[in-house]
Amino acid sequence: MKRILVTGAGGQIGSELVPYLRSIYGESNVLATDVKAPEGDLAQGPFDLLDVRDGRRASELIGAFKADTVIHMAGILSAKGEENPNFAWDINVNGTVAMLEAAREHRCAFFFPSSIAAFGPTTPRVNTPQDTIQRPTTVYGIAKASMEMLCDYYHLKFNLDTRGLRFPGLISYVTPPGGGTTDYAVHIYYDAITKGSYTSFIAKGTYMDMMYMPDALEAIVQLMEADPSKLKHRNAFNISAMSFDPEEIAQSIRKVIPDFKLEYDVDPLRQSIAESWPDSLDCSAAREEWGFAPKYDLDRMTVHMLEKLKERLVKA
Ligand code: AKB
Repeated sequence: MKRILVTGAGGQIGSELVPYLRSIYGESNVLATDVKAPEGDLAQGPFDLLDVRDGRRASELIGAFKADTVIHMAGILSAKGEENPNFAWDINVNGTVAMLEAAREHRCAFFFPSSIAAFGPTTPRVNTPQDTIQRPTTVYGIAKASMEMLCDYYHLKFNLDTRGLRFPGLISYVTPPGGGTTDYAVHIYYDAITKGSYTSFIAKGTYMDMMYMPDALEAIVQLMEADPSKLKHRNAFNISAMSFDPEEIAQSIRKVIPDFKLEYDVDPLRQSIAESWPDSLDCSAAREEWGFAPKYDLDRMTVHMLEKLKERLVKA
């Protein structure tokens, strides 16, 4: 049975990943860590405070827990990163280096969450290949591209079992994201339920890759369980389940809430970030090397999101 330490456990992915991992590997085998004290499900099992830049503490926690796997989710998202690039670099690069070193010391497998942000405006935009020009232009994306390469370096140089995914925008009804460019595709569902309308900060016609959280959680476990002899790539695999613009997600919502209205008040920062990212990724390497197969398309996700959010928001 794996013994897993998760960083950033209180974040958008971490807060769902920890209960998911505990349901597979057992509650006592998953140590959640975060800079903030735990809330909700996280408080149910093992938890420790950890600032990911503190490599010594990370190493102590890994050693004491006898972890064999580190899933490093802590990080600052794209739009927030542009507001304070030095801080974003510190957390996203120095924090990852500290966690990689701690993993190396204890010979842990290491998961790194990269992003569509690791690509840039000179990347082929449509059906973006697995291996291609990257040249990102946000501090978040530069950190992601650099850490993809550093994780590969730790594998080649130190034979550390590093693996990673390039996440698209992730949509979930549990913990809202904070400071990302793809966040509009989550907010739109909340406002559809509470107001019947949404004002998008991303312009009509702007396509980005997206995926529903249950598919993202499954992809992490599938990749970490994959037979290493089948992996030609490691850091990081393109994954996506859908690509849409604000009009298409609004159309999907209208199939459930016919009067839903979409308006625009475009945010120049987040729009320029979105325009520097691909429209749609080629995920064939993930499919071929470890069987990536997401279950949710846009309409299926919309029905599930709206049903779950309604239960939560209308009760509240
Ligand atoms: C963001 O928008 O910053 C993230 C991402 C695509 O990495 N959701």
